[in-house]
Amino acid sequence: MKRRDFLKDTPLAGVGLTVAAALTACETGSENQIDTAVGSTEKRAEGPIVIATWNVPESVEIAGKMLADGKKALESAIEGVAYEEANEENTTVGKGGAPDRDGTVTLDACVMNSDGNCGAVLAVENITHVAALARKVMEETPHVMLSGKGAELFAYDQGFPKENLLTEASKKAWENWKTKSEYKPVINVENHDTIGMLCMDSDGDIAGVCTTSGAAYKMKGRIGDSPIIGSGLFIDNEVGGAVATGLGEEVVKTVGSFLVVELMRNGKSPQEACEEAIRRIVAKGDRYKEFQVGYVAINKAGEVGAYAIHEGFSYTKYQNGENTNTPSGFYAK
Ligand code: SD4
Repeated sequence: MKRRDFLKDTPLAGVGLTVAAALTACETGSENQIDTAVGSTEKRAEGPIVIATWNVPESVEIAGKMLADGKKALESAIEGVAYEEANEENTTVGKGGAPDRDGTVTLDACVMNSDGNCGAVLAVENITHVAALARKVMEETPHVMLSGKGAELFAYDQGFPKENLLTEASKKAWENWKTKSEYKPVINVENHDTIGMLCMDSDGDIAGVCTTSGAAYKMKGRIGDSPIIGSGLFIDNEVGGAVATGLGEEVVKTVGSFLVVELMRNGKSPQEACEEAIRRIVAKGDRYKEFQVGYVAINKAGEVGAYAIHEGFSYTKYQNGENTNTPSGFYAK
């Protein structure tokens, strides 16, 4: 069932109509018009571009080749991250992701397309391809987010297979962690690898995806920034897109990815915007010494930027058949 039909048949239909009426009123009335000055609209990128957090050459190449074949930005990004979601060696995304402190793997993901539509799934068990599932939430339901059991049941409904996400290796690592840790989830400089991917297609449209198993050994039910639109990911197709990785609690407190995109809207380059968003976090006090946050951003001109609190963050880019991994700049010396 398509989103529109589903909407017709639910109590939300009334809400949808009210919003639609209000929007029409806004579009036609001039009283409340908002100035939406857009940065960097003159230059346009040539050819498709993929950028992603961390070192994920296979993922960006899959997405880049799809874009080169004329595929749209969102489907390319979802296929790109699907590679790492299925990669059992990657302990921060999909199958093989580190479990929560009770030993259960729960995944978070969101997607946002160039029309400004989005979908997300939170704390999902037994489903590997949660970015694709987030897209289904966007396209097949009247909602933006589904969590836990509801998201899992919706996945089966949509034909996703039930899979055991806890591998022998991640189970062993969890058992080992239980014996020696203070039983507290930590995201420090080493312990993360969430994949955020931004694609610009050959029409110049931008879409993105963020997918993760979240903080290793988190409390049951804990959600970070990754499935939260505006925090882990934000796209404004007039301006650009941004994704975050690192300690989600700190990204949420500054609505990080939305902030980066809005800074670009106000004229900053992707690099300047990522740096300013990191400064907003470190300005809150010395706590930043204990955790990592990194941002990657792209604008409509195809310029990219990346910045982190600490050394060690990098991003991967695929453009014109070339695959590069580049260390980002960082704040803490
Ligand atoms: C979270 N931002 O759940 C994610 C973790 C992360 O690489 O980035 N891991 O807070």
